[in-house]
Amino acid sequence: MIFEKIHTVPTSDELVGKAFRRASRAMSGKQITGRESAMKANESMVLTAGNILSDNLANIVRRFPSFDELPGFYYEIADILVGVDKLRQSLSSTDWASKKIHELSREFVMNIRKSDSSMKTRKEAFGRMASIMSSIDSDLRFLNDARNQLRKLPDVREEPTIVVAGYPNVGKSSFMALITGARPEVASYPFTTKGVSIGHFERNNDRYQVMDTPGLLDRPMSDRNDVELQAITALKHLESVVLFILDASETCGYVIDDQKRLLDEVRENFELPILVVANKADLPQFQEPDIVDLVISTETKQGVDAVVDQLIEMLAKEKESSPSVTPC
Ligand SMILES: Nc1nc2c(ncn2[C@@H]2O[C@H](COP(=O)(O)OP(=O)(O)OP(=O)(O)O)[C@@H](O)[C@H]2O)c(=O)[nH]1
Ligand SMILES: [Mg+2]
Repeated sequence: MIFEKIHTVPTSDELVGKAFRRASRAMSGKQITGRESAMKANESMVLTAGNILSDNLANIVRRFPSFDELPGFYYEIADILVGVDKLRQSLSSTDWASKKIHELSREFVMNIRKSDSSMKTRKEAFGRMASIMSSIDSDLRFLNDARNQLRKLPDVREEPTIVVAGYPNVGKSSFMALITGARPEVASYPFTTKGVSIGHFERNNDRYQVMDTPGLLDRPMSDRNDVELQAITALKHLESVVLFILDASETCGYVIDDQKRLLDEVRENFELPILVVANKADLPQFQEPDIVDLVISTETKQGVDAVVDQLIEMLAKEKESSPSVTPC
């Protein structure tokens, strides 16, 4: 996953402590006799501390993905979660500090050579480095916080995607299990406590992704706050179609009229093609509603292959009409 390689971001104090400790350790055991060797020792301390700080800061920036190249889905989710502008600002402050400290350590090495007291000049250099570090303290904390949130995002690939929707208990998980075989990966999705399940399957050597987003597409949209709505619309960046499952036996506990209302809302909020299927055809209570495209039973597998064929055809059409799906 794109955010997984971001390491923990240390605080300013931690980095300063590490850099200064290493700098002193490099000197311990070395005999300092006279002005020349004191100068060399202090020079080397400044260079060591400067390099450690500037390299560590540069690495922090390097390990964050470039937001301009981020797939649209992740860009939008990152924006809702932590704010891409704020991320950019903090990364650019960190980058600035890395360069500034590098410059400063070179300048101070020159100063040490000219100075009466190389120790005093070295201490001054350490003071300047520490103050640059403390000026980016809040940026580093913010980046670490962002990192912790972003790395928990589910692994959503840029594969043609089927988003499964419908009220609870209509058979979404059963359908997913049938077409993706193995149990799907369940990952947390920050906008819903129930997480998201993601499965994959192959047809004619093409890979497809199936997503069930419990808690997002299984209850009326009017119950949603803005963040949840955005989390839903972020899905539009994927090349995707929606499979809306109705339980036409009403054994799920929701009457068909309520289920239809949710379907209308999903239609209004998504600009994606929707395939409507009526599930649980094996049950005697089943009554086919007038608005369905296909009838299935995940219990007897009736109609399931036809649904998959239809979805794949819809995805192929999607691809034709929007060849590039990533721009945000
Ligand atoms: N008879 C019958 N039962 C079904 C069928 N499909 C699903 N069920 C049953 O309906 C119940 C709910 O199925 P799930 O697949 O868990 O439904 P879901 O939509 O994932 O439910 P949530 O995860 O709660 O949103 C289970 O007890 C299934 O065994 C079907 O075609 N026929
Ligand atoms: Mg389920």
